[in-house]
Amino acid sequence: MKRLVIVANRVPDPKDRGATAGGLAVALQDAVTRRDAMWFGWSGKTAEATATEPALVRQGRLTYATLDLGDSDYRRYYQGFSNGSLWPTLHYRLGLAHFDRGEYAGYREVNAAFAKALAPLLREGDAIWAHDFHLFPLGAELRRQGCRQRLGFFLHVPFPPHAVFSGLPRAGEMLADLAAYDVIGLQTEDDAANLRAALAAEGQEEAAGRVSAFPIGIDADAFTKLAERAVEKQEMARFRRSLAGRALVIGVDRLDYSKGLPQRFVGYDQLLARYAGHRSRVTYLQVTPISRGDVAQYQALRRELDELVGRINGDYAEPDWVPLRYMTRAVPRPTLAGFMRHAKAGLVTPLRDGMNLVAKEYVAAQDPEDPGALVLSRFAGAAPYLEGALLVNPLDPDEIAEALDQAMAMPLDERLARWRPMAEVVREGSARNWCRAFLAALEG
Ligand code: ADQ
Repeated sequence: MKRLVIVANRVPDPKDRGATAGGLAVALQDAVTRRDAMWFGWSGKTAEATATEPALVRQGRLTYATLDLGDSDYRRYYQGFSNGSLWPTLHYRLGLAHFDRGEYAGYREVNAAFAKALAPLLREGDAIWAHDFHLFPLGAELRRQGCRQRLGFFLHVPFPPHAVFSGLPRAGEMLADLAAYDVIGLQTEDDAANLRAALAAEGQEEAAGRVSAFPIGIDADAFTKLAERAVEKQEMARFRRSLAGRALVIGVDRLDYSKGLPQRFVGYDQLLARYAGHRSRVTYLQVTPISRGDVAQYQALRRELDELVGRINGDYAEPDWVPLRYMTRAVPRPTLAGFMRHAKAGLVTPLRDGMNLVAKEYVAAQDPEDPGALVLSRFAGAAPYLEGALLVNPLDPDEIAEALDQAMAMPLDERLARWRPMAEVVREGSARNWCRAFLAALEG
C-alpha cells in the first residue's frame, strides 16, 4: 500500500490519542494506523521565524513532521488571511471579511514554505492529501517543487456560490491554485456544485471535473459506546441529580460566529417566553469552548453571549432553577457523549457549516429505546443527510422555539421513526468510509 501523507494546518499532538482526540484526528485514525503515513503541518507553536526543517516524531508506522510558524507568518497566514478573510467568505459572511495584501502574501509564503519543507521528505509512490482552507495553494506550490505524486484536497467548510466567493480579492488566483490537485473533495453536493461553477467561471473547466462530494462522518459505534459507558459514571449521576427530573437540551459548539449561538440563545428565550409551560421544566446546557480568542470578532461574540446568558437567566431563573447553563471550557469527549445521551433535544443551529459532526454525534449517542430529537439548521452540511431532524432556519429564533417545543412534546413512536433512519445513515457514513472513498478516488 502506498504511503499516505496528510498535510493540515494543525498536526495532532502525538500524545493526544483515543477518547481525548477530536475532529480530523479521529476521522483519519483508521487511515494512518493501517499503513505507512506521515502527518505534516504546523506544530501549533510560534517562533521568531518560520522553521525550514520540520521536527520529526515517529510513532509506529506514523511520522509526525511539524514546523513552528514565525510570529509574523502566524499573524498574516493564520490569523489574517485564513481566519480573517477566507473563513468568513467561505461561510457566506463577506461582510465580516477583511482583506490585506500583506496578509495574503503571508498566506502564500507559508504555503510555499510548507511545500519546500515537505518536498524533500516525499517518496515516489506517496499519495498526498491536503486539508482545508489554509492550504488552497499548497498543491500548486508542491508542483513548483517538482512533486509529481497524486495530490488530493478536501475542504472541510462550505464553498459559497461564485458571486460570494469572487467578492474575495484574489479569488481567481485561489481557484487557479486548486486546479493543481488531482482530486478536490467537498462535504455536500451543493458545495461541490458551487465550486465547479466557480472554477468554470474562471476558465478552469477541466479542474471542475475533478470536484466531488465526500461527506465526512464519525466513528458512530465508538461514540455510542462512549455514551453508554458515560451514563454509568458517578459524574453523570451527579449531573442527572442536579437536573432534578427536568428535560435537558444540549448544545455543543466551538465559540464561533458561524455556529449561530446568539440566535440560538434568543430562540431558547422565545421558547420560555411563548411556551410558559416549559419554564422550570427544561434546562439548556451549552458547552462552548473558546476558539480563536485573540481575534476581535470572537471577543465581541463572547461578550454578546455573556450578556444574553445573563439576561435570559435573569429574566426566567427561579431560586432552584437556572434555565441556561453555559460553559466555555472544553469537556472530555466521554462526558460530552453522556450529556448528549441524556438530552431530550440536541440543538445544532449553525448559520453555515461544512458538515457539523456534533449533529452526527448526538444521533449516535442516543438510547435506541428512547432517543431524543435533533433540532438542526437547514444550512448545516449534515442537513441533507439527516432527514429525521427538525430542520430550522437558524436566523429565525421563533422557528427555533417552535422546533424545541415540538421536540419536547414529541411522542416516543415519532422519535423512534425519525431517529432510526438517521442512526443508520450516521453508522454507514462513517469516518472510515469517508476516508476510504476519498483515498480510492485519490489513488485511482
Ligand atoms: P468544526 O467547525 O470544529 O469543524 P464540528 O464538525 O461540529 O465543527 O466538529 C467539532 C468537533 O469538536 C466535534 O467532534 C465535537 O464533539 C468537538 N467539540 C465541540 N465542542 C467541544 C467541547 N466543548 N469539548 C470537547 N469537544 C468539543 C470543521 C467544520 C465542520 C466539519 C468538520 C469536519 O467547520 O463543518 O464538520 O470540520 O470536517
